Amino acid sequence: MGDVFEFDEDSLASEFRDKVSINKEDEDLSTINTPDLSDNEGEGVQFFKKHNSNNVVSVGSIGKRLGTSYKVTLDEFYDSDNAESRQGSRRGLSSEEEPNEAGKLNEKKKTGVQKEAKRQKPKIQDFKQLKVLGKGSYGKVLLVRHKKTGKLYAQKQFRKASMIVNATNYEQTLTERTILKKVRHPNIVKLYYALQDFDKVYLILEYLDGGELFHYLREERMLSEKVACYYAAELVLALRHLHINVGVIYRDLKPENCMLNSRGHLVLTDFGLSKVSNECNSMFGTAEYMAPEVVKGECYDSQCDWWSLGAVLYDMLTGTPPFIGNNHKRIMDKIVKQKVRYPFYLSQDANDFLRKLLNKNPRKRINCDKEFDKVKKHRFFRYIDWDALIAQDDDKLPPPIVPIITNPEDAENFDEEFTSMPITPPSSPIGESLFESIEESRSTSTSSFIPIQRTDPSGNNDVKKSVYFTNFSYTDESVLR
Ligand code: ISQ
Repeated sequence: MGDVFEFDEDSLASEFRDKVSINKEDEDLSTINTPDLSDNEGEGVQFFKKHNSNNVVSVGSIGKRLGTSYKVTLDEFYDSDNAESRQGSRRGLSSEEEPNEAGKLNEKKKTGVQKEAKRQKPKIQDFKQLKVLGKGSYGKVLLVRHKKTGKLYAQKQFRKASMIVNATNYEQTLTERTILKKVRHPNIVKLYYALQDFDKVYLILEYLDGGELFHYLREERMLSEKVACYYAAELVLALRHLHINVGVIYRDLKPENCMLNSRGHLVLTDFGLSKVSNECNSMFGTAEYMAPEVVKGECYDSQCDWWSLGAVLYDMLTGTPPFIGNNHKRIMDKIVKQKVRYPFYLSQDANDFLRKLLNKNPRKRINCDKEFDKVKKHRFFRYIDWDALIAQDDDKLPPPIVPIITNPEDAENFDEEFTSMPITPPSSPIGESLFESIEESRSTSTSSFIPIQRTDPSGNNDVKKSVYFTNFSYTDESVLR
């Protein structure tokens, strides 16, 4: 890395106090402009770095940011605990770590507004919808801002109607909520709230403003071994955590589910297809990255995730997954029957590690849970300082791609096809009397959803039918503290 321009946000804030402007919409958030860093280019400065704050400012190459000044959000309402700090630049803590002294100090600084926001039961109307980030068969993912705290989240929403017609969707939503409630790991997306209104259920998730790893991969076509081994190593950590500490098989590993946070760390999202136990049924995900035993519908275990890691790593290193075809059937046939071809340009180390992962026999495939020491010592990972990776020590081991984030609200690392879509407002909250009658039904119901009726909020007398999912709502402890 060339010369680094480092700045401390606190001193920067005082230096540029005269430039402070108030954001009109959220008067409780102040913004300042950092100096135009392109001025420093002539002096040989190629990178910049920010210290000592939780605010979202990208860190990276100045060369790519010529002529841009950076908006720094000074929102003192941001929490300092483990998961929340990942929205900003503070180092992510491992699941075992306690908040440090700085965290405790910030805790004391919480304002009355913040405490008040936390006392109240969250509602979907507490979040302002800003942009569409993506769309799937389940519904949409939106960028939302908590109106009181100014925090940004990704809101994944599912239509109840489609969940009732399609029981699998319903099961997947509950699976995702149940699993994410249990997980605390810097490389796995954090669930803050699970909410519902009349016609939708919502997961309020950590906002990963770097976008999909897939986006960078397709832009570059393929990644160097040094870059790819960093993401493979972070995936090993995330999958091991799921297998060993949570007892979950991820099952749907693919580049689209690997996102980058603002610091460039890989974060796994989308737990709709994950499973808590060993499975013997077939599964419908993206065929390309699926293990042969899953494709065949045989009993499978967490070894299937190590095959998928091999397929994703193969994609990163060569530009395509190991087996491609015009349709699912062809791809699945190849996964089961065809030998993997390893291009000549792969290094001996990459070739060897891929072969260990892409073994069609799950019992002969490397087990990165049990053989972690062997994995860590494999020459493919020679660039990885595992202690620094686990501690997310970016000074010792900087992430290879640092996303460009001019303003996190712009969602500039997401496909314009989505971000330019119009936003449809959430439906109005259910009334108090309706809520009480639901609560009464809830106490007597043995079903996981209760049918409810409501007059059309537009004023006509039609009665709308919907459901209330019992035990769906959830607020993470980190936002209650
Ligand atoms: C977090 N941030 C952006 C997009 C997302 C999509 C799905 C799940 C989590 C996300």
